Amino acid sequence: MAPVTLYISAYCPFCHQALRLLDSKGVSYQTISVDGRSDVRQDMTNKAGSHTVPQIWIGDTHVGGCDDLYALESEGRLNDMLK
Ligand SMILES: N[C@@H](CCC(=O)N[C@@H](CS)C(=O)NCC(=O)O)C(=O)O
Repeated sequence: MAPVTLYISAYCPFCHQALRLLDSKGVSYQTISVDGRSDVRQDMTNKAGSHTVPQIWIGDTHVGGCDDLYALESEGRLNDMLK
């Protein structure tokens, strides 16, 4: 399975929604918290081009945020990307 990495914040409903979808698929992932860590959020922003959480990578591919993850699922592309 491709490694999945998410930058998240504890009080972010979009983050929990993204994690729920991955959990429903039995996907394991690494989470990086930006809470109280402006340097980590800045690093995420530099890499993602967006300051909102979650920011999600599957392997080397930057998926984007929660909406983007669900869009891939709706398009039937997510499972292939996770392989
Ligand atoms: N459309 C985005 C929405 C993400 C979003 O708005 N996240 C909030 C936290 S739940 C956020 O990062 N807000 C800006 C901020 O905290 O600086 C997605 O689907 O990921």
